[in-house]
Amino acid sequence: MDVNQLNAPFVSAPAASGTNTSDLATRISQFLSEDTIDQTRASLNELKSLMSCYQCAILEVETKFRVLNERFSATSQRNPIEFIKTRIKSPESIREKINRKGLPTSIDSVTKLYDIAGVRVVCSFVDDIYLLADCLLQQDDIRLIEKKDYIANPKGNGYRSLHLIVEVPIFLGDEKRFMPVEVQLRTIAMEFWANLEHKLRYKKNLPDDVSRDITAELYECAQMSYQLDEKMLNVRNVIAGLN
Ligand code: 0O2
Repeated sequence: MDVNQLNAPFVSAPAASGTNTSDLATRISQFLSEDTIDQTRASLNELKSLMSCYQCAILEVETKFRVLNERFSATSQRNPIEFIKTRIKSPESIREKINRKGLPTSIDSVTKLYDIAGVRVVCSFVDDIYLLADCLLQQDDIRLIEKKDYIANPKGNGYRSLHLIVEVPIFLGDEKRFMPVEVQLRTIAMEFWANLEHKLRYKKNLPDDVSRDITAELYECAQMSYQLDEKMLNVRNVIAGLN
């Protein structure tokens, strides 16, 4: 179904100002017809059900990480995870991405995006990131779709994180369904940097020279953050060696 159908009568409203009252009346009666209402209700239910599936997938992946953290804590007195954040992509962000990819505005297009469900795992140390990613990917119900290592290969602006797109099964009564989830793993320092950079990205209308300076400054901060990550890892290894 075309998501535009949901608001088509309202989208057409400005054009209606040039049309006569009987056209408008016809449109309103079409909009209020049983068929349209049923169709709209069915589409909304379909969308709601799909979003609930993404939410279930988030719960599955989040639980897997919490279980891993618990096991590391019990067996090696180590808590690799500082905290976990989850999110369902906002409708605005979904619409922007569908448009950017040149896809039609439909529920089918939503299912072609792999980052509707997102789980962010913030770790204490860089090696915890790879440890947790390996542990997740070894699980036999997890399918790896894509891996992007922005730690080994940072983005030009300095962004670092390990991104995984995985598919996880969810069980819906009589049906088993694989749902995609985007997992981002990063350290506290990487999270700190990314949050600030994300905020600044939405500050529009900055003069060019200010924008250039901020970009350069942020890049430098990203390098410093990574040096801090490396130093902290060294300190932890020295302490571990003393035990
Ligand atoms: P949100 O609000 O998290 O959903 P595309 O998504 O099409 O742009 P791709 O290849 O899917 O491209 O994206 P990629 O590179 O794997 O990154 C997707 C997500 O990673 C982004 O989601 C951000 O959360 C994060 N990310 C990637 N690059 C940067 C960056 O330079 N700075 C910051 N702060 N975050 C970044 P969304 O969709 O942008 O936003």
